Amino acid sequence: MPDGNLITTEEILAQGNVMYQRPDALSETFTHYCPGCTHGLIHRLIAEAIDELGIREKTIMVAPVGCSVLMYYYFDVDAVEAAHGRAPAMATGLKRTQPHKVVFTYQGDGDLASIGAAEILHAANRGENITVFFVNNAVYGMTSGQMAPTTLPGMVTTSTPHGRDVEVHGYPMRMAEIIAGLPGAVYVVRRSVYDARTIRQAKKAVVTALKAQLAGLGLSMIEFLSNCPTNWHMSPPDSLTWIRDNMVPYFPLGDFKVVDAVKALE
Ligand SMILES: Cc1ncc(C[n+]2csc(CCOP(=O)(O)OP(=O)(O)O)c2C)c(N)n1
Repeated sequence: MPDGNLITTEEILAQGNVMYQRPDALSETFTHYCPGCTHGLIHRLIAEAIDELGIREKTIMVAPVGCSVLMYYYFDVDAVEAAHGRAPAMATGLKRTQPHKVVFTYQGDGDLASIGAAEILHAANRGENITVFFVNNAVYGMTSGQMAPTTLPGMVTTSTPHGRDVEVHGYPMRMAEIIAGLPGAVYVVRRSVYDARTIRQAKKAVVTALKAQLAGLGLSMIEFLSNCPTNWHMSPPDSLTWIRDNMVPYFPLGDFKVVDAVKALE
């Protein structure tokens, strides 16, 4: 304020011209994420969708191990913490015992595609009626940027100082394509959050994925191509451009499976 006085949230709301505010499904707190990390942005998209669908009181989140391990502090929904990679197994138990709840997992690429590869494959194959938000930043972020299953060929990480060599380390795994091939998955798409257009598309997909669960159709999963400015050693803007120019060519954005019953919800 020009006179140095602070204005409270209540005063802004009283003015009635609010353009932007925190979704109810997010807590009023700071996050520990690095500057420019898109975990916070993806949290917001999920929270907005929860608000819009009016499901905050019946949502249970399964938090992963990884940079988003503390996400239960950032959401104002019920939450449990899974062991590394085991979120889909935990979500299975929660949803089967409380089918009226909305259950989602939130997992990094180390969590979902490496240590938890078995859990996500079997949950999708069984057609568990849960929603999976898969954040692919191509590295193990929390533990200082080691190679993940999704690290790109030639990409330098702390465990591949000369770049990922596919002859030695294998190829990056395209998880959305793999999961889409399983019969119990009903909605599997890949989105990103590197500019306004992709963020809008990602938000729309989050709503559809949760609607698929509300309709009882089976497993829905969104893979988000995400960034890690800290471990990629880039500025936040450069890391977003890097997603577009380097990740998207290997991990194409798009819809890999949308069954007819989900199309009817879009
Ligand atoms: C059973 C087990 N193995 C290994 C670890 C160490 N660990 C913690 S986070 C992590 C990688 C997380 O990477 P990712 O899932 O890609 O998420 P990000 O941190 O990049 O968001 C690992 C290997 C652990 N906590 N538990």
